[in-house]
Amino acid sequence: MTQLEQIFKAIKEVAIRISEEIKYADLGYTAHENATGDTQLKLDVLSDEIITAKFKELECVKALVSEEKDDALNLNENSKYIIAYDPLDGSSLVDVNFAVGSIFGIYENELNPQNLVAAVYSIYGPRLELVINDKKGSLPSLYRLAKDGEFKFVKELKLNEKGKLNATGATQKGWSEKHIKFIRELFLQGHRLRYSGAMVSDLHQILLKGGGLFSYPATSDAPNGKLRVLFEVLPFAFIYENAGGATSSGVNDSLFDITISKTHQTTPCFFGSKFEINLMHKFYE
Ligand code: P6P
Repeated sequence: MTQLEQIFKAIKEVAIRISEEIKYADLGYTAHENATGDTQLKLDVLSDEIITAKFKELECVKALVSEEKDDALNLNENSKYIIAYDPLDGSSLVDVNFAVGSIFGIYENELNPQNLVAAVYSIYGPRLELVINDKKGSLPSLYRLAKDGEFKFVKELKLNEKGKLNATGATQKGWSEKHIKFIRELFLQGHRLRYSGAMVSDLHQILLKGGGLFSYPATSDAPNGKLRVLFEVLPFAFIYENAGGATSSGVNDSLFDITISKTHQTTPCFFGSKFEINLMHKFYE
């Protein structure tokens, strides 16, 4: 088993464990905030502990960077892979029984966008599913947990040139005029609103339904957006671009053009089919 395969196997094991914990966990809040100011749910901390314990067993893991950890956790200084992850994205929606998920970016030696070599996310919904993208340029693969407790390959995922779904993030009263016009144009072209407030679910739906747009733009109250570059944005950018889609911060040609200056850095972000991203550039120029 290659080192990457060991990491994927570990992610499968923690996904099964977290999906079980979600069903019966205490949904209370801790008295702590994470590095980006979100008050931590006990479930956030539990999910992070489950993932940390599992990756500590792997010698190939150099360090862990988590949405729920202020600083990197250094494990094996001579190893190759740094894993940046959001242990439970959308956790504040577990109390209304929405689908939520875990997001993993696997970086080689350094936490730079160009060093992202694989991306995985799990989605805890009516079914437990994983999307694994193990190489730049290859299509992401969908896996589903079967009755025998094993993940079974379902299909490869590809985005159409143009889609039908429009997931519109951020508080609308903070949207810029150009963003208001852009989003309105998509609805005038017949796109349908699909937004749950959990990026894993919203991006998974667009990916599986053939395309569209997910946006979490710069707003007057959050000029740098809300979503975290290393462990939310870049893993999905990797998956979307490999699925034949495109991404942008609104000013660059790809989210991989971002320069990393701090671990919990956020960015405005657009993920989608090529038609929608090209249209965004027209309105944002
Ligand atoms: P808003 C969940 O808290 C999250 O980090 C993402 O999963 C989601 O896309 C976003 O925040 C939702 O933010 O401001 O629309 O509630």
